[in-house]
Order: sequence, then structure tokens, then C-alpha cells
Amino acid sequence: MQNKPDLTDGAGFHIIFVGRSNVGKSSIIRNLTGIKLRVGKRPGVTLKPIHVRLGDLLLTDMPGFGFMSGVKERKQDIVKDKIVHYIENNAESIDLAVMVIDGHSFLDIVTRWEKRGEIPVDIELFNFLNEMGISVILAVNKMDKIDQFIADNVLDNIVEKLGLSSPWHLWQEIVVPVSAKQNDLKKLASCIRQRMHRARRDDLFKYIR
Ligand SMILES: Nc1nc2c(ncn2[C@@H]2O[C@H](COP(=O)(O)OP(=O)(O)OP(=O)(O)O)[C@@H](O)[C@H]2O)c(=O)[nH]1
Ligand SMILES: [Mg+2]
Repeated sequence: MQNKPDLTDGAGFHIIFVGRSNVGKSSIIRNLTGIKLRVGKRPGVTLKPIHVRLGDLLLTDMPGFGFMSGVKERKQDIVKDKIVHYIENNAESIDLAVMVIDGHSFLDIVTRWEKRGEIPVDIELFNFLNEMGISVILAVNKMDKIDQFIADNVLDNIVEKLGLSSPWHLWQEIVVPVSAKQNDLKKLASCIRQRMHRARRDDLFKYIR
């Protein structure tokens, strides 16, 4: 029996996409690369890391943590542990983490956790990536669901929750509002290219549209 090729073999630039379930990670990768990943109607569609390879560029679609319909809490913890282990084991080779959040529901979810006296997983993960020395871009997705008149205010509140000072404009290299639904990903694409450029990998620009 032939083994499947290992898509991580010989990768020269590795980007992981992490975030809560249903925030649009797979949709973003799909729109950035044109590669059709499964996009879920129901949360919890991606249950193990899915690798996409373009030349020596490796993109990894991580399973989403948090709420999953029909999935028990215990299993959700396992998913979270898996993500943390994956990042720990691959920290050396990860060049960039795109952390995706749902800009429309992020603040509600965070407030709910804080009221219970818990640190929201999103914030825990953001801090963990920074502690591991991994370069992070925060993609605030589903901006199409936010009234444009309050968008700046919502983004200011989001960066503050992540321990950054507002206004969010101060963090334009890190915080990028996007909408995968409206295929409005230009700013994210240019942020990713900027990181590739810093790594002297302009040759990879062609894979990100
Ligand atoms: N309104 C809106 N919906 C979006 C956007 N991006 C994705 N969606 C929808 O959100 C749902 C989840 O998208 P996915 O790309 O599967 O999300 P995911 O983060 O990969 O989810 P998991 O694999 O469960 O972790 C789908 O129904 C998408 O069509 C967006 O920018 N705006
Ligand atoms: Mg997915």
C-alpha cells in the first residue's frame, strides 16, 4: 500500500490558521488561495489540521475550538489540547499564525466568559502564540455583519480585550478587518505578503491573491 505524501515535507514557509469554530478559517484560506476546502454549514467541520501546499508554501487549517453542535465538552477540550500541542511541536517551523475571530460575536463571547471568571480561549491562544514567539495576524472576519458606523468602535473594543491599546488603527500590521463572504481580503493578503517579504520570500506572493 502506498503512503500518502506528507504535505509538510520540505515546506519553506508555514502559515497556520487558528480560531474558534465557525469563524471562517476555511473560507478565508479558500478565498486567498482558490483551493476548495470544506466550508461548514455547521460548526466543527474541520477536526484535524488540514494541510494545503503551494510550492514550498504550507498552509494549515486548524480545527476550530469552542462550540460544536453535537460535540461534548470533553471532546472540545481534546481539540484545544491538540491545537496547543501542534503549535508547541511545530513552533520552530511556523512562520506566521493567522488568528481568525468573528468580529460580530467576539465581544459577546468574551463578556460571557469573563462573567464566569474565565479567560476566553481566543485570548488565551493569542497570548500563547505571542509567548511562543510566533508572529500573529488577527483577522477580524464577518465585518459584513457589523454596521459600518460602529465598526471602528467594535475594533477598538476588540484590541483592548487582547491587551493592546486603542485605537485599533495603531495595530494595522497585526489587526485586519476582513469579510470572506464579500471576498474582502485584500488587506489580509497584503499583511501576509509583508511577512513573506520580511522573510525574503517575495517569490511566494503569487500564491496569495
Ligand atoms: N456573514 C459572513 N459569513 C461568513 C464569513 N466567512 C465565513 N462565513 C460563513 O461562516 C460559516 C463557517 O465558515 P467556515 O469557513 O467553515 O469556518 P471555520 O472557521 O473553518 O469553521 P470550523 O472548520 O468549524 O472550525 C460558513 O457558513 C461560512 O459561509 C463572512 O465574512 N461573513
Ligand atoms: Mg474549517
